[in-house]
Amino acid sequence: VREEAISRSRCFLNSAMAFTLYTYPNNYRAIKSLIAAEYTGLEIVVPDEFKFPGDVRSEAFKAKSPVQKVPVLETPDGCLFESNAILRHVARYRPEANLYGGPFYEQGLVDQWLDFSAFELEPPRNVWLYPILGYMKYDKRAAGKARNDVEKALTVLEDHLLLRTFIVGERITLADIALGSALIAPFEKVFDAKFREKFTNVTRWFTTLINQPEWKAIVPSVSLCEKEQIPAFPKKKEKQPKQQKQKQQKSQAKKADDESAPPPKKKEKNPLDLLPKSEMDLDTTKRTFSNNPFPAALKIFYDAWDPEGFCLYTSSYNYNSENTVDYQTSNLVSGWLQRLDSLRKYAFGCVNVWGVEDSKGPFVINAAWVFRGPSVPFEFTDCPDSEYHQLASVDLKDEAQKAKFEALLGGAEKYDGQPLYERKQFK
Ligand SMILES: N[C@@H](CCC(=O)N[C@@H](CS)C(=O)NCC(=O)O)C(=O)O
Repeated sequence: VREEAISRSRCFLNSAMAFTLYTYPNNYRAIKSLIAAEYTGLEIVVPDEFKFPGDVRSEAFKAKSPVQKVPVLETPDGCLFESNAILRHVARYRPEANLYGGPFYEQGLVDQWLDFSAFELEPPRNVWLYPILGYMKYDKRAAGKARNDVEKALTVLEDHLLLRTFIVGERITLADIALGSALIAPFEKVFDAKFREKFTNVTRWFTTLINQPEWKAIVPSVSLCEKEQIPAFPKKKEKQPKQQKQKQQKSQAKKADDESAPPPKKKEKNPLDLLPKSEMDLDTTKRTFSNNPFPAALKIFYDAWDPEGFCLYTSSYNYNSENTVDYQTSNLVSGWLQRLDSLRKYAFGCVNVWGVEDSKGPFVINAAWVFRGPSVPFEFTDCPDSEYHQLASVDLKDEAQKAKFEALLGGAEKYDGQPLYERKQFK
């Protein structure tokens, strides 16, 4: 019936009506519409010459989509953004193909599963996969939570598919297409055999989908994952930071202790809490410092400065050339500072992002730090992000070092010819 419907409705198509879908290859948000188009017989062209992300930022593309994200569907009547709007549009173009479900209630169910895919499955799917695909920096805690959330969503699907072949009704609908497309990359990259054992119904349903000719036309082969992929990490320094090594030795010692089952030891005090009291009260200094503009803030700092109880450092990010998107660079810094939470008691500082807003950068991240104690606190080096920042101690008697420290602490509006994009105080 569907075949007939399509060939009937194809009579209305002519080549002038071909739609254009702007995307990059293998974007699941575009793949779902291309698969749907196979069912509805809608001709969609994906232009090879469109380059992501470069062309997305062009004025010409902005005229197609103010959001400046892909996919965007260009129709003879105008453009559409938001991948599910595009998907629904493709389905509505040939309602006879029944991709939106048959009865009225079924249509509600299709919408329900489209939203489930967009809001329950895809966000954690992306946080898990993007660091593997190199689109996002890896964050252990976020990745762990994402994996749990994906499993939760899959459990819902697993139960739902126990006695069903497809998500809604007796045939493929947009619900299968959206969920199945979002799951192609996870099935290829992270859902290994052991993982799939927990989700046999989902795996059976997914395998049915990818073997349909309409799916094969767009995604000719999908190889189920053999070994879960993990993100590639930026090269680490050969030498481990001294304090990290100490921590490792401590934890190894602890393990040995655990194995011989000694009585549990009392939690050791942080050595920084045992230092002689400093004239410079960290809380008061950081509060008054951050409530005042430069140069008054700098004077507040120097009036309070205690070289016996504190030390000064500057830091610069090792991978600035990768900072090609302003807000992503800003997110990188925010994530780092959040994860430095335990350092707040022992430090304050100022982190700068330099570069022209909306440009491709590269954006430069550097910072000035005031640390409690004679050297970099354990709380700083213990944070995995800190490994990507090169530290240099600051000697205030050295004029060049002093000038750089003051500039990064908030004194400069330009650095190496680059304007200030953002400055975040760590307090
Ligand atoms: N809600 C949107 C999300 C679109 C989206 O995030 N697209 C990404 C690529 S998959 C993008 O174009 N990003 C470009 C950017 O963030 O600059 C949809 O479903 O279409």
